[in-house]
This record gives sequence, C-alpha cells and structure tokens, in this order.
Amino acid sequence: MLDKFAVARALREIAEFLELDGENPFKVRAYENGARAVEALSEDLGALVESGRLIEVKGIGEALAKKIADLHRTGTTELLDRLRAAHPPGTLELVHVPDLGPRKAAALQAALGIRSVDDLERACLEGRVAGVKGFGERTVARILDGVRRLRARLADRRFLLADALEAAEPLLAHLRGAPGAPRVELAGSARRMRETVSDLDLVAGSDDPASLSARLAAYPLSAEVLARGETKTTVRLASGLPVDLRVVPPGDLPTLLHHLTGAKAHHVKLRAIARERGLTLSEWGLERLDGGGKVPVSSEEALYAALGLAYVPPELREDAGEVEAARDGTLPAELVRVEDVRGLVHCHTDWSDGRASVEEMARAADALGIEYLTVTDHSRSAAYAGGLDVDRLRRQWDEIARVQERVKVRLLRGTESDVLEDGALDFPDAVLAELDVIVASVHSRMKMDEAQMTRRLVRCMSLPVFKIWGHALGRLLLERDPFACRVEEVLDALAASRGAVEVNGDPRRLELEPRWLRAARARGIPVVLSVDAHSVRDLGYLRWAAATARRGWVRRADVLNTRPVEEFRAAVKPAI
Ligand code: DGT
Ligand code: CA
Ligand code: CA
Ligand code: ZN
Repeated sequence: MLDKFAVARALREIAEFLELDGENPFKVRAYENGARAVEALSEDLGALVESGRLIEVKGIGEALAKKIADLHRTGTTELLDRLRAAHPPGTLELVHVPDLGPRKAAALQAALGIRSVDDLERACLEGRVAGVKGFGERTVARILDGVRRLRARLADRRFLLADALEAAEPLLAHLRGAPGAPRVELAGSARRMRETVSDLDLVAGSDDPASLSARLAAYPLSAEVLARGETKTTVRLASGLPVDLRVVPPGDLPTLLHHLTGAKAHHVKLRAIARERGLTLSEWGLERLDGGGKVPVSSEEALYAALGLAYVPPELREDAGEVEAARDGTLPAELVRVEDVRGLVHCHTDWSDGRASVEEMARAADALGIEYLTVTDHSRSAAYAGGLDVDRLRRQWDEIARVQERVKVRLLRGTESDVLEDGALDFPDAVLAELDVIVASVHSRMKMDEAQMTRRLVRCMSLPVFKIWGHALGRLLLERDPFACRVEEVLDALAASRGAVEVNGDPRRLELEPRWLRAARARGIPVVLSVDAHSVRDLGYLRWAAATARRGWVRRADVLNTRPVEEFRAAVKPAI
C-alpha cells in the first residue's frame, strides 16, 4: 500500500516517461498536476479511494483517479509497469545528463549495463565507453562534461520560496512527530522568506540525534540521502530540493536557529557588536571573551537583547541597515502581516484568463472572510489573455452587480490595464473614471531599451488618474530577468502623481522587490498587497505578497488594502 507521497512519486515517474516518449504535453501535465494534487490532500488518501471520492479533488479526473487507486492499493498500475518494462533501469536518471539524449543512453545501457550517472562517469573514466560502437574519445569527453554540468546545475539550483515552504511544512510535521515531540524549526533563506532558496535548513533540539536523522531519511519524499553524520543529515527530496538537518541539545537550539537563519552578512555585523560588549557569537552560542563561559540564551529575542539590540524579524536579517536600526531603536514597528489585509486586490476571472467565474471568486473570498475583492481582468490589448474591450467590460459590470446580490464580499470594479507602448492606458478616460481600481501593467514589448521603457512608464505613472503599478519589471523568477528601466525615475513620477505600487504575490513574480519597495516608501508612495489570482487557489498568494512587503520594511499603515472598503475605495478611486 502506497501513501500519498509515494503515489505522487509514481505519478511523476509516469510523467517523465511520457515526456521522454514524446507524448502529448497536456497528458504529461495531467500527471504532474495529479502528483501535486495528491501530495496536497488534506483528507486521508485511503478514505478518498475507498469512498470513490477521489474524482471530486481538483486536478484529478476519472482516468487518473483509477490509477491513483491502483497505486494506493497495489503499489503500481498497469501504465507504470508498461513504461518501466519499455525502458531499461536508470533511464530517467541518465536522460538528465546534458547532451546524452535518450538514444545514446539506451546504447550504453545495452552495451555496458549502465544504470546511473555514477555508473556512467566510472565507465567513461575507465575507458569502457570509448570502446562502444559509435562512442569516440570526443563523445566521451562531452559526456563527462555533461555529468559535471548536471552536478553543478543540481548544486546551484534554486527553488521558488512557495515550493520550498510547501515542501517544508509537511516535513516539519513529520519530524515533530518523532518520540518526545522534539522542537524542529526552519532556518536559512526560507525562514527569511527570500524569493528563491537553494535548500531547506532545518534545526532540531533533541538528545537523540540518531533517531531524528533516521526519521528524515525515512521520510517518504526523501529520494536520496546525500550525507549522514552524528548531528547533521542531508537528503534530497523527490522534487530535487536538498534538506539539511542539524540536531543539537535542546538548550542550544535558540542560538543555532539564529545562526542558521542568517543571512551571513547580518551575522558579521552582530559578531562585531558582540565583541564590543566582551562577547563572542558563533554557531556554538554566545560566550564571554574573558573565559567566563557560555551566556545562556533562551530565545532569539533574548539573544538580541543580550547584544543591546531590538529584536530583528527574520525577513529583515539581510544587512540592509537593520542592525543599525535595531541599535538606534528605529526599526519599523508593525510590519504588515497577512492577517492585516482586508481586501483581495488584482483578481482575474473567466472574463479574461482566469479559471474561475466572478461568482466562484466571490464565494471563495467569502469563505476566507475577506471584506472586499477587486475584479481586475485584462484589457483589450492583452488579446492573448482574452482582454476586455469597453463593451465586454460593461457587460462584466452587469454580472458583478448580479453576483453582488448573492455574496457578502464587496466586489469592486477594476481593470488590469495594459500600459501601451506610448505609456497610455487601454481605456478612454471616461471609462476609467467609472472604475473603482486600475492596476497598470506592462505585458508587451518588454525588450525596449532602458530609455524608452523609462519614458513609457514615467508617462503612464504621471497620468492624472490613480493607478497601481502592477508587477513592476515583469520578472519571472528563475525564468525571465526584470526588464531594463530606471526604476527611481518611475517612482519619482508616481510620487508626484496619484498612485501606488503593488507587491505582487504570485510566487514567480514577487515584485516590487524589497529594495525598490523601500525606495517607494522613501518617496511616500503607498503600497497594495496583491494576489494576481487566476484561480480560487491563487487567493492564497496573499501570504507571499505579505512576506515580500515585510522584507521591504512595509508597515501596516503603508498598505492601502489593510483599510476598510470605503477608505480603500476613496484612496484608489481613479478620478478625483
Ligand atoms: P541559500 O541556501 O543560498 O538560499 O541561502 P542561506 O542563507 O540559507 O544559506 P546557507 O544554506 O548556505 O546557510 C544557511 C545559514 O547558515 C546562513 O543563512 C548563515 C549560516 N552560514 C552558512 N555559512 C556560514 C558561514 O560561513 N559563516 C556564517 N557566519 N554563517 C554561515
Ligand atoms: Ca539555505
Ligand atoms: Ca544549507
Ligand atoms: Zn499582469
């Protein structure tokens, strides 16, 4: 019997085989989505299978439900058996080597029985590959280079914060379930809510490190144990994400948690402050320099206090002025929290490229207890996303009015208007004036040079209507760099006109990024936390928007959608 994690792993294996065999990408995606859906189940998989309710889960259709049931009950399913039989062992690992390709991998599997990247490297170095028909010295050198690149890529690989934290939460629960209920905490860049992370750094306080590390190795999603020592274990999860676990006696946990949270540059500053006070700070804790021994530290708060500093929340520990502010008592009070937000801003529906209807989005907002929601579908120029012209926009208002009668959440009429090439918005002024909210975003011609792009945005942000600058520089983390633009000039224009900046909570976007948020706040520009939701599920992106805003030192009072609906409406109303 497979648990949900093992079932998800099997579904991913199927997806990889199908992709390798050149199958229809939609089919491949269906298995990948199915794997995610199974992993995310909150209800017991066995119960869902037995009661035949798997197909009620979003992302799981009838065919997939049958395979999941097979996998759960028997450990395999006919399709997976067939795919495994059709490919020699090790195929999936070998095809990840750059330039090796399925054909060469198959030839080496047949000739030398190679089943893993380690096998492949050994065979190359021992000269066995060069003897196989079709493999010369140059090919062998290329393969070895490919193995090196694969390893480097694995080592340098970064992961989206949202993916990392979604992996961390069930893993933490698993480890905290160990006998004696040890305290286990997340540290590292994921605790600081950096937009991407290289690994999960976990710390635990326990007098039995061996059993905790065994528990990590036995976690169903641990695909590989990379290192195992007395107090430190490293595994790689099935998703490729590495996890470091350090175990110390419970009394040492606060200082180790603090040490492993970083960032390194923050610690360098703290160590200097410690020395001024006759102390030394390291991963082993706080000690007196005069040989007086360890200073007991019961919490991170106590550690900062011992250094004469105000407590610095993890999101701020980047050596961006926070240590000086903690000493001078000028850290921002009341950083915004996700609970402070009363309205979901920047939501798409099936009128453009969203997946849910206005009513479905509204009902989801009601379920979350949210006070208001802005419907901001794309404008006409975003034709690829089904953008609305004036006519359809007006018809959408009728639907919004009809839905409003059936829901509690207050629905506001908005647009995510394209910023056109010349910096204009995508609707006539008279139509803009009838809206509650305008998000203004660049979706096209992102390769303009810096001067042109700056001019375009300065023009748009200077328009005499209130606008929220949407996903500012169009970056897609790990995929697309921000476009070229002199951000400070655009912020100057926004400060001189009426407008706000958005913190976009889509885990691939997360902009404005913290340094630009601070630049915006220094100019007094208000902030909006937005979800950029294209489905009901995406309403949860608020969490990532709040984290990013905190990293940018944004306080509750700076955020327009922490205000009650009428105040928010008055603040963002396009026309005066
Ligand atoms: P990442 O993993 O690249 O997303 O970023 P971090 O910050 O999680 O870096 P990582 O995993 O290498 O190390 C975790 C924490 O451990 C880091 O935030 C601070 C601490 N640390 C690591 N190496 C050093 C070091 O050489 N000196 C000091 N003081 N601290 C270190
Ligand atoms: Ca890390
Ligand atoms: Ca690490
Ligand atoms: Zn957009």
